[in-house]
Amino acid sequence: MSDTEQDRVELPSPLADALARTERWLVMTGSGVSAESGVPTFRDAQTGLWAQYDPQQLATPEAFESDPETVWQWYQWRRELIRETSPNPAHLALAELQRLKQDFVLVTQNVDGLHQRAGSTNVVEFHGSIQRNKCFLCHQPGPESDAPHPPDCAHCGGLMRPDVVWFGEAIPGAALQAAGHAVEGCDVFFSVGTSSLVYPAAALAETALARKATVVEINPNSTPLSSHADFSLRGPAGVWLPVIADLVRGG
Ligand code: BV8
Ligand code: ZN
Repeated sequence: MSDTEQDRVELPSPLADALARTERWLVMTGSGVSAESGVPTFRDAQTGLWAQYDPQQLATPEAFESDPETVWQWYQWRRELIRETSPNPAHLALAELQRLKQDFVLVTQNVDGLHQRAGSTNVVEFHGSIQRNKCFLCHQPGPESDAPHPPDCAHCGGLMRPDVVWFGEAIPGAALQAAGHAVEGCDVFFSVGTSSLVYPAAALAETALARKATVVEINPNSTPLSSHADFSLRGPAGVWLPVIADLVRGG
């Protein structure tokens, strides 16, 4: 991201005032925040081998039950791709904002672990993490593995799967509770890099709007949230979030 891009954007002054004045922030991110790291977004056309699969079909327990090899290999391909990426200025700005604000909660729909690699802590992993494995049957955690086939569970002999939340699966209770608590108390709610299509994650913005928190969307494209948000900042997260971090730092 070149400086000129950052120089070209300017926060609306009412938003700049609100961001400087408030201390209780909730930021919800989607795969768009990792786009500038080179991680394809969830609904982007999948490249190469996976072009013929629909991620929404692959990220389901049914897909794993009927074809564990293909689903496992899809995640191995994504793990390899994520290993070769690094956090981008959007991730780094969020890690800094967590240090600058008194009550800052980061909820992510992403499973790539890039927020943690950028220095964010206590990240609420709403959809789990691709970095961990668990047993499909007994849910016991299992070791990382670069095996081309899903390893067997040491406890019950079931198959290992990535510790992510698939479509039709419940959000982990602790994550749901942490996000629910944070959205009830936030002054500012950011929706960054998400198409706002997946529930119940997308419901967090609706709760923030109902509570009259200041709702800010950062996305190069419009989404179902755009017309309802108080501020819709068109453009990449890697441009807007460093501008916001500069403002809060007093730069
Ligand atoms: C559940 C992990 C019930 C796996 C994922 C109402 C209520 C509850 C559920 C539902 C409901 N209606 C429908 C449902 C079912 C379903 C759902 O929401 N379906 C949708 C598609 C209609 N929800 C579920 O199944 C959820 N579970 O509800 O269970 C239940 C309850 C109790 C007991 C049992 C069951 C579970 C959903 C979780 C699915 N797992 N991921 C994996 O990753 O493999 S979801 C997947 O979508 C990813 O996590 C991703 O993060 C998430 C959201 O997608 P986005 O992140 O928004 O990505 P997308 O590509 O769509 O958009 C990218 C955006 O970035 C774009 O807008 C683009 O413009 C922008 N962008 C691009 N570049 C940039 C950028 N932005 C900023 N900067 C840039 N540079
Ligand atoms: Zn098991």
